Amino acid sequence: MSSDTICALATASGGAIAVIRVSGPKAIEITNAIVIKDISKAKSATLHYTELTDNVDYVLISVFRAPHSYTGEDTTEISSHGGYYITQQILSMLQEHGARMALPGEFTQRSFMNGKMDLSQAESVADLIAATNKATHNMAMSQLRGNFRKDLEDLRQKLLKLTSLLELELDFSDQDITFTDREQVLQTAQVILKQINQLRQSFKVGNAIKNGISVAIIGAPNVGKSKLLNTFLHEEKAIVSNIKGTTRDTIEDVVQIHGTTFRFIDTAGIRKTKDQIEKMGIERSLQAAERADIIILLTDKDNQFPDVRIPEGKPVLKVVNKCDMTLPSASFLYHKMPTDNIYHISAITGDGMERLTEGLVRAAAIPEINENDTIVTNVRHFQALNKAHGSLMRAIKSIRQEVPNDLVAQDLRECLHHLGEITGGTITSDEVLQNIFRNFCVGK
Ligand SMILES: Nc1nc2c(ncn2[C@@H]2O[C@H](COP(=O)(O)OP(=O)(O)OP(=O)(O)O)[C@@H](O)[C@H]2O)c(=O)[nH]1
Ligand SMILES: [Mg+2]
Repeated sequence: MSSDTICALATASGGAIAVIRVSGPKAIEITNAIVIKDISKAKSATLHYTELTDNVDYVLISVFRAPHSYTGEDTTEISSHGGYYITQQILSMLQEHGARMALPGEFTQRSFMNGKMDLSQAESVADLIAATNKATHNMAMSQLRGNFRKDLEDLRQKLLKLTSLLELELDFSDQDITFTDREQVLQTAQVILKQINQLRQSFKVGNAIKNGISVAIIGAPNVGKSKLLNTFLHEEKAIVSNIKGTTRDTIEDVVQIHGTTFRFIDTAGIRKTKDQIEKMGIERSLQAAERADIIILLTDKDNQFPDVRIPEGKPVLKVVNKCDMTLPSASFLYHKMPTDNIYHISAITGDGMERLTEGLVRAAAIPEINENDTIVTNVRHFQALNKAHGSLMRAIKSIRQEVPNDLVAQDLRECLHHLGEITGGTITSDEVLQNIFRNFCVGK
């Protein structure tokens, strides 16, 4: 349990109502000191209407007693009218009576320290607040509910069983007794490996959903790449002009399409040039194509698509722009789903954009996410899973090569350690924890 009491504004400024959170051993005592009504004996989960001692506002106070609160400590939440002056006044009164301002994520960090949630759940709180669509919300909710934690616990149990089997044998090794059937050990290890791999693979989807599917728009100068970006974003974000080589740098922004976040990247037109700056821009275009999840190859003439190297397996949509110059609005080319993967559009009139958007959603191939699916979305978790995977692979190799049990057990323990980093069980350094919570907002 923490020894000090922290306070912070938990709501965004500018709202009609503000909520200030106070947590710690003296939370109730300090809150009591700044209001007129005596709430020192208030029961847990009760609400109290009162006035601040300095008459600045009428407030509503929720009291939660340890361990029945978010942080697991005594907590109060003071709801006042929104407004800079009122909230600053309350915070300074709380500090006068012994509270200190909370660090980013400190309430959630305390919740973790007091065993209210594991680290993966604590991190999902930040994701839940940042969620902008149903898919990101479902992923965060699933993690908060503890689905990921359950999967990890299941893995842990299996690994522990395996390790103890090997260690048991070790204890009796001088008596020439073998308990474990190597084949069975290998099988169990492979089941665990499969589960870890599934989690690792889910990160691809998880990351794409969380950070948006990146779509690079690539083409020769003047074909309308910047105009297409603007059309996708419904905003005149990039400069459009009939001068070749207008766009020099990559320009990007996100937009929600059918509940999925797409990140569109407008790039410099690709052509042979002596202009140094333009050359650097073109280099960036090629890098964008390399990194993007999906590539749109744009042209304004039939079948003259730019010649860029496309990494294997990356979805490519070929798009012919400026069709308003050649096709009537009613043309079937705008309205049917292309079989040859060539889309006809006019970025100016918007004709054909609907089909193109459908094509993008299809190329993104985002599976429907349910609240119970475990999808890894956090880079830290992904890295820990990769390390666990590495250790387990070493263990499997050793089992195959009939390496002594104690070495195999060592790799398995390492695997357990890395899985424990996700839930926080094996994180011992304060610095690591602080780094994780530093990304949170104050008051969370
Ligand atoms: N008629 C017609 N003109 C278009 C369309 N899309 C873009 N244009 C025009 O084509 C010219 C070039 O458009 P941009 O979007 O600047 O082209 P870009 O591909 O970004 O060009 P760079 O940045 O130089 O590589 C502008 O004059 C646009 O108005 C379209 O669908 N139809
Ligand atoms: Mg441009």
